[in-house]
Amino acid sequence: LEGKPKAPFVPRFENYQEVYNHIAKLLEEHDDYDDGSYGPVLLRLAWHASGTYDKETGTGGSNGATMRFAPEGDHGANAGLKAARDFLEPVKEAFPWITYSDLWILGGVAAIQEMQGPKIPYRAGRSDRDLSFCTPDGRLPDASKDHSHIRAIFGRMGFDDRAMVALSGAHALGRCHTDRSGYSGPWTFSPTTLTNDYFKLLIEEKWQYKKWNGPKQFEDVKTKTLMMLPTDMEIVKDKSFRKYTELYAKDNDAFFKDFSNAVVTLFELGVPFEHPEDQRWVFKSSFD
Ligand code: DDH
Repeated sequence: LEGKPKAPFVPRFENYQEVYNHIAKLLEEHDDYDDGSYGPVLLRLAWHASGTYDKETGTGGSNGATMRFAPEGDHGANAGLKAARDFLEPVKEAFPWITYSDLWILGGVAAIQEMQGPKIPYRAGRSDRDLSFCTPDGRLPDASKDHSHIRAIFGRMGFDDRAMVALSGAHALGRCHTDRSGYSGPWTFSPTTLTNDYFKLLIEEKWQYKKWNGPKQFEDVKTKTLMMLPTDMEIVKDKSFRKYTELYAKDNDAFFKDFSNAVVTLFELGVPFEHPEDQRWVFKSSFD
């Protein structure tokens, strides 16, 4: 005789909080990477998984985790993100019930919160899809381009000017790597803590072309240690973008609020959730 059939395991908030805690612990343990944290590259993975979304066709977005496969993983914009995917692999092994697509986004949420950013409310429900769902190359922004490119790329995802500027504030974090994008250096002096310094520096510092053999980028005149991409400079040059850059430079709370809202939207693009919008989960950070 058979026993009672085992009820299928349906993970709940507590289970995802455990995954969050595991990621937070690994972030703390592996402080020998880059500027002392995998946080920035984890955020970039979540963003590049999401930022392929096209509102017209409903294709792309974080549902699917199709960057696991060669066509998308090999797109130039995704160079170096293997470091983030490999970082999360032991987490997937420890919690095999979570999908890669939910895990990568949870990695981005944990990265932001653990780097002292705002809370990023989260919904689970992404499923992993096969390589036929890989998006074509060219959906992510090209740093050498101008405001019309930024508006075309982020407009395709459904964002307005204000959200575009708020999202750009992620460049308070991390750095450029010559062996990944060809660009070099960090945007701020505290690349593992989320602040509005990116906006402050854009407004307050003087920027000049960096003289080097690499692609066109900017350096701060004063210390020559910080960088801006051509697309970063657009958010002070373009009048409508500049309004928000000035706002966020003055008001970190306004930045955090708009950044959180825009990131929640970004991370959910194209995902057919069963879980209602008004019941997102807010994870406890390691320092709460
Ligand atoms: Fe970015 N980004 N990004 N970015 N990004 C790079 C690094 C990081 C652009 C280009 C680059 C966003 C928007 C844009 C992060 C988050 C976000 C690098 C360097 C380039 C180039 C990569 C390397 O060499 O390793 C461009 C262009 C845009 C644009 O808006 C036009 C957004 C919206 C986000 C986000 O998270 C919401 C983060 C974090 C990094 C640092 C990664 C690291 O390894 O450090």
